[in-house]
Amino acid sequence: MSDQPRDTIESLFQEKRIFPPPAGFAAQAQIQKAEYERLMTLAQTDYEGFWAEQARAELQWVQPFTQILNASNAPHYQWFEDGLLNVSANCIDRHLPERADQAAILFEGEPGDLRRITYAELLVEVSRFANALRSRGIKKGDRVVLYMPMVPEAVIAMQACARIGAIHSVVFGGFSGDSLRDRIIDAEAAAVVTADGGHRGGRVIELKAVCDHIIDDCPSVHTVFVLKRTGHSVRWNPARDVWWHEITAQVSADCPPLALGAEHPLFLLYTSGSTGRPKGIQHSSAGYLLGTILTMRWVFDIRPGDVFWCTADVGWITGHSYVAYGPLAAGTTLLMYEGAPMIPDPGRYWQMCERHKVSVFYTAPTAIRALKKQGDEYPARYDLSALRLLGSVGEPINPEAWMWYHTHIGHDQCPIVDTWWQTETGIHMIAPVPGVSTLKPGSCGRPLPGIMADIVDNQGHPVCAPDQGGFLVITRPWPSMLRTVWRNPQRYIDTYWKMFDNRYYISGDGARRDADGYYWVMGRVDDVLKVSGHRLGTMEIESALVAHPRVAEAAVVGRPDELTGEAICAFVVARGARPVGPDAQALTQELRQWVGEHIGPIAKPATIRYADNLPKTRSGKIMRRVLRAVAAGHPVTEDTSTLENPDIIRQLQGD
Ligand code: 7RM
Repeated sequence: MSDQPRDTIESLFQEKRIFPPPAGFAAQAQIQKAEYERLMTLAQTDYEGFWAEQARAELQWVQPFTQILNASNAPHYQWFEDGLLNVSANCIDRHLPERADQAAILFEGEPGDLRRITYAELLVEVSRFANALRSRGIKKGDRVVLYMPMVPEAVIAMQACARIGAIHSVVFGGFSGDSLRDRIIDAEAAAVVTADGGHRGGRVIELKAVCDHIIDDCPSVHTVFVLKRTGHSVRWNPARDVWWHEITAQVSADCPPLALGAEHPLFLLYTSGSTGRPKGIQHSSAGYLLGTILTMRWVFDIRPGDVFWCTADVGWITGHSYVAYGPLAAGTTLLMYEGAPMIPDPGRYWQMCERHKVSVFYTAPTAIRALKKQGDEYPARYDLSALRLLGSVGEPINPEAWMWYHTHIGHDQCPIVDTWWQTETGIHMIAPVPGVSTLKPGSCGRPLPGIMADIVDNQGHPVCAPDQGGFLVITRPWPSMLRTVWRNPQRYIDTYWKMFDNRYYISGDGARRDADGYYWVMGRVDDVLKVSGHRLGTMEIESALVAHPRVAEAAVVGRPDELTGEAICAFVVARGARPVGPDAQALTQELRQWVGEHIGPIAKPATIRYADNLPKTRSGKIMRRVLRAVAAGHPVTEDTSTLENPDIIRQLQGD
């Protein structure tokens, strides 16, 4: 039992199914085997040359760069720093006139309203709003906070900021007034862009009203731009509030893009970690955009005629890189949806895939598990034959959820790209290249060309043996990495670099690498369990539970135990009604035995509790910290207002 090396995470579970690229897909793929190998070799042999080649080929520069990587102030790295460009020109103007009449954005509101915005129209809309910002004195370097529903104007406002060099900071529309206030104050924003409201879950979310509540606490804000979306009446302060439709009608439709330095901050995006206040993750212009374009092609295999749908809200990094920037930079057609997946019924996503002939679909495991729980009949009702590629992001995808996605959505024809990355990394880091990579359900595959990942123990030594878990780190700077934490460079170093003396970027995730070099993310290192001296990741036990036919979702945490150090406590959402009484007892016996058989006796949960749902962040990640407190019988001290479903905690504690 103690022959395991210290400081690594044990892996007890091996997934054996493999899926080579379908021949038809591979033959037409944007990146084929020879090109993939050329890229991998070039990145290995001439790292900076590789990135320079990509940056010259993929970006339109106003002034070409002569410096590639500047590491003189490491780990505050700079890329292409003497080059000048404009991100919005790279996303829109460069496609004109060739793509003038091609749809840039297809939009569907939750009530069912449809819009189609061409590249030519997008240029006009973005230019008008950029001029509207300027007419209220917003200039290069000013911060603009967006608090918007998922409508095209959210993307238009982001692009408009990029056009004039204003730094946007999008706050997810589901966040509370307190969260909005903290972020506005930290960024010292000069303006806020919001809407009267948006449609979500069959209700109107009153964004302007939330804003009104806190805006007097934010002295830096002189203007609030208000989009009319729902049409309900709102409070009005004529000194500060301006209607989007009124001010954009008063300005010119022509706004030349400003030439900006490659390192000019494109945006801040606040993320909450396990401790402390949210951090303003700061991204660059050129390096960030370069990564989004490359991954659109490498991972999403984007080609002419595609309709690309990423279901993430623009309030998350996924909605930045794969809604607002990447798809436009790649010149594709992107679909945006305002509302919730279950409105009016759990077939909404599949109905939309049919209606808009979506070819590449990208969503999160939490959505896949939720839709799987609703039954196979919903996707079966729709023609999903336009789909050719599926993607997953946000959490490890349990192999059983992967198989359902592959069978019932992809009809065994579509590769699934499981993309591992973070707000801080800006773009996909470890992901399949779908025309080349053989897929293994539950693994995100190998690092992309130019991304140097590794797994190290807590001394920072590489863990070389296959299947030994450790810290997932990135060993060389890459162009789309975060640049710093806004106005807090020390926190940037302390959080991401200090533990291994600034040698590696520390992701905070635990992972293992198998004998084929495939990475298996095991969960956040903060969530690792220690049972009888064994360090176990949460992912494998959860996946074993989810593989049982009666389990829809599962989360596993440790609870202090005198005998074993920590005892495993599982929270389970069953398919159908919540098990109670003798049924619950019998299911618990069955699941304990199931986990014992699938992983090993050490991983058997000591207790299993049943719930209607699990506490999740607004972006759908399970909050294991909250569950740890519940499992230990401690009061929940977390700020539960940031949870998607705060009520669920009472049910969990009630048992
Ligand atoms: C894109 C995003 C980052 C954290 C990350 C992981 C987890 C994301 C995957 C994943 C396993 C994946 N940014 N994570 N994608 N774990 N497989 N494909 O989600 O900043 O919000 O979260 O999400 O723990 O560190 S994020």
